Amino acid sequence: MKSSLLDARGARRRVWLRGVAVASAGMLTLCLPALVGVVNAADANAVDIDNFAFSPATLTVRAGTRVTWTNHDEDPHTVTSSDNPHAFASGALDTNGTFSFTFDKPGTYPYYCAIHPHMTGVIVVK
Ligand SMILES: [Cu+2]
Repeated sequence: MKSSLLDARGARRRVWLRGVAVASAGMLTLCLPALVGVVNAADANAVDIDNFAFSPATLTVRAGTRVTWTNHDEDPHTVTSSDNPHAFASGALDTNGTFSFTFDKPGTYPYYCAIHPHMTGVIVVK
């Protein structure tokens, strides 16, 4: 009598645990798009140098963000801060060359290519 009562409780507990497991799996599935979103957000810290232009020309990031430029052109380019003194200056980037800079302070950071000064871009740090 007493043992069958305990068995019933144990069975109920097992059913409850199975429910928790199913709910956890469901939450993991729901969270997956959010995790993918985080990965995509990392791409928002990238500037491509393509066809003699910075893309996006204006990039807005939060303070503390590390921005990476990648030169996809056959010609060398630089990522050179327009400020004096330069907040950052990459030097010549060859094809597939990258340059990274971490923007710690909020502000507007215009830059250009020192080899082709008509190439300009802006990093806005919030
Ligand atoms: Cu250039």
